Amino acid sequence: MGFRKDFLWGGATAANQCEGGYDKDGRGLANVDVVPIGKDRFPVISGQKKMFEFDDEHFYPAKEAIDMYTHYKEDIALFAEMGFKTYRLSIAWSRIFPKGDETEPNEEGLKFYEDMFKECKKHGIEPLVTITHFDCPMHLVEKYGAWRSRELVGFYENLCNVIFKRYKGLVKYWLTFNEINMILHAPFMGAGLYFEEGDDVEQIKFQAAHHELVASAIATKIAHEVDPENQVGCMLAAGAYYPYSPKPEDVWASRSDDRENYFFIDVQSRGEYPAYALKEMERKGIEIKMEEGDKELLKAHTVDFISFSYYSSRVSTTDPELLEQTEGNIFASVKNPYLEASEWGWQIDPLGLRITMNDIYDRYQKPLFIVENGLGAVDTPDENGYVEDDYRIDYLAAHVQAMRDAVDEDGVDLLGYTTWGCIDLVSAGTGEMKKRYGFIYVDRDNEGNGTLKRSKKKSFDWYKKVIETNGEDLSN
Ligand code: P53
Repeated sequence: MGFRKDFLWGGATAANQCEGGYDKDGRGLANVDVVPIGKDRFPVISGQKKMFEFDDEHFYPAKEAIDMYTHYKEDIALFAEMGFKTYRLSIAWSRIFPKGDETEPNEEGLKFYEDMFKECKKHGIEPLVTITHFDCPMHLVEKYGAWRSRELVGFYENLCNVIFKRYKGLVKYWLTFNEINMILHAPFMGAGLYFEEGDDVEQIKFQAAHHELVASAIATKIAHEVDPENQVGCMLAAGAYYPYSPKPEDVWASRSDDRENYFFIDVQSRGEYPAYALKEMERKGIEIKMEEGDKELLKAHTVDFISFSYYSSRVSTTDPELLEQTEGNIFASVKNPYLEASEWGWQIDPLGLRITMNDIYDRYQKPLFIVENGLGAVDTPDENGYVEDDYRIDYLAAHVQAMRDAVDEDGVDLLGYTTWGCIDLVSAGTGEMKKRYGFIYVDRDNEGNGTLKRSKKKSFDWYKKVIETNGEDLSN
């Protein structure tokens, strides 16, 4: 048994976390560029603090990132050496439409991704493309309030029309919005939403979510029209919620927390707003303004597969004392006393991946694609840049094993697996370089010092062997 023969092994990155070149070849400024590292990061990514321009007091890690913009050939060659079958990357919207609302695209931006996809193909690597990985042109943020405006649907539609036509035959796998549920947790980073005093935050978030959901359905429609070979997926920041105790109230809390995230996928995969969400919105006084035809669009153009990121399971409780100790991370969760945690407090739970896969597969009955998983850790390289990252190998081996159990023992249909940050890149949550996920070490620190030199870690050869044996040999 084991994984399917055509299983898509690979790695994943996002434009803003690795490309750099933020102002090269006509690229416009995006929300993800103006997010600094440091204590202002959380207020900015959550839409509470307005920092729409660069200033001298802050460091902005996305401006140069790991400069994949100029190193991409070298980087893709390294991915190929590991035997990648697929490489998940994202398009920076503002390279193609620098302001977002133009009618004509920027040829240099289009050409850049065309070259990148061709480079992948040259090595037999299938690109898996995220259309938006948290990014939104700043012009759309400032002029329209980003996704709070219905007009964004049209601009996104233009982007989709252009890229599906241009990359026909080069790209077949598409994801519409990275971690679409991030709009609730980090609305500026996730969707360019910034809140003024007196704004009805919940109303704005859910209206913006509706716009993204409609845009996602339109993208799916166009993708299928342009090329019936195209496969379109939704993308969820997943991780099952466990009840802290068997107390029915805790169980109910975990259900509600799960639903808050599944809501998006329920719409994208089943094609309609679920009853529980309609009731919840009614209770909260949220009224979604729909245009004529929205419901039909959502129903007619559901996704082909379900993709998700998985780092950890989560825990729900109604106990006020436990709630008080809950860390204000992007995804708030109570500590699970049965699990170890990473240096950043992310709890490690391989079985949780199998549980999450089963939950999602039971719910949607469509093929799954794990497009992010991995361990963010501090690496200490020797003088040659070599890192003995056994901790990363252990984490990944345990998760691949859990994934294999879901396939072999439970019959889950899994298309592929791309580990997050296959080459070290900037952390989305913290802006650090120090939080590394890669098989490939990049010489750069939190302050932007370093040669940008790439070197292989121990996990590089390990992953190569895993791919070679189609996930049979996970030994270190
Ligand atoms: P970093 C939080 C929780 C779950 C997923 O995250 C998240 C985040 C954001 O921090 O985002 C995804 O870099 C996201 C990637 C991100 C990755 O997880 O904070 O799709 O862009 O880098 C890991 O360690």
